[in-house]
Amino acid sequence: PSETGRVLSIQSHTVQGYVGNKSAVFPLQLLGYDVDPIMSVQFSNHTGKFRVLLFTSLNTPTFRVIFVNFNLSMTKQQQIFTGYPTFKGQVLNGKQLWELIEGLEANNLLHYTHLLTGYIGSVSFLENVLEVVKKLRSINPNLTYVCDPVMGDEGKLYVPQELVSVYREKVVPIASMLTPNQFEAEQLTGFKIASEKDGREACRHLHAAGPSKVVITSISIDGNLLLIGSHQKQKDQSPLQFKIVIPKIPAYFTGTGDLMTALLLGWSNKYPENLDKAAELAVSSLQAVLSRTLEDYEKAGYDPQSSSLEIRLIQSQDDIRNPQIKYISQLY
Ligand code: ATP
Ligand code: PLP
Ligand code: PXL
Repeated sequence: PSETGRVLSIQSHTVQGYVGNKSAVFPLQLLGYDVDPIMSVQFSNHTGKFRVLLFTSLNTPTFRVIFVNFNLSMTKQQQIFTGYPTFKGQVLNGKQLWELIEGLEANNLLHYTHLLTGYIGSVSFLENVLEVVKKLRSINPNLTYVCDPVMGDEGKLYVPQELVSVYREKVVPIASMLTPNQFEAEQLTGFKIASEKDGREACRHLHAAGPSKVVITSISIDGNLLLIGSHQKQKDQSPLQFKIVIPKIPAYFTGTGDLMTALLLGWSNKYPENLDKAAELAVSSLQAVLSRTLEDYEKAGYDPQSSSLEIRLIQSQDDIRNPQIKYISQLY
């Protein structure tokens, strides 16, 4: 496979660390794509929080990140949340986004094969993204729109409530591929996902609303993460569905959802008829990145209070270019 393309990627930029475009652009470039990033925000660092267990052993409290091995002398434990204490920066508004599109159009530079969007913080910005999709499709009717409908996780919304109905009513119908997590798939379909069967049903609902490819990137079941993929090759046909079981690492990463969607775009375009194969490659790369991240942080004797966890993306470039498939799709 050698098919690539030119991707317009509208996502966050962080000066330091890897979320949004910082997590998506480099991997797509490694896979051979031209990537044109628009920075929806420019922040000093990411705003994510992660869980740490506080152990009290003997009389001295010691902090341990949860991936560090348990020590039997550690008795009491308590969860706290940590991350960067603060962030600073700027937010691009919908009008400013549109100015960039106008500049590109004026120079006849709006020829894209793919549009990729991730975290979007306001209705007005999302409405402008909808206009961007229309504009790009007026130039390339075959444009693939890959949408990660970032709204929240673990039962909590981290975008304004009004965004949910815009995603459901206006974005889903025009997306080519959708990569929600469990919570986001629930928000978009309106029903609870408590089993594999529910996940597959949610995918069918989403196909009926628009996208031919749907990947629910993680459903938490029995201590494992389950990825469910679904490809409806023709309207009114039942979709080809599969799952990948991913052992859950007891740590919280930021930017992995953004990396996952970028990898799914990259590989599904190279294997357009084999979403299962594309997902195997994407998951295998991502898990290699996460293993390296944990290893490196452990080696460095990581202090969760003074720093925040960032994925080891640059150090994992070989695993992105040439992933060894270790996670296999099971077809339903
Ligand atoms: P988004 O909010 O961007 O839609 P998401 O919430 O699904 O996406 P993540 O929870 O970061 O994003 O998961 C994306 C992928 O990252 C999963 O499919 C899984 O492969 C991997 N992943 C993330 N966290 C873990 C973990 N703790 N253990 C194992 N894999 C993980
Ligand atoms: N918290 C906030 C405030 C966010 O903006 C995001 C980003 O989208 C996240 C958490 C984590 O997102 P993800 O699940 O893609 O890692
Ligand atoms: O990974 C999603 C994301 C996107 N953009 C910004 C973030 C995060 C996660 O923390 O902080 C600015």
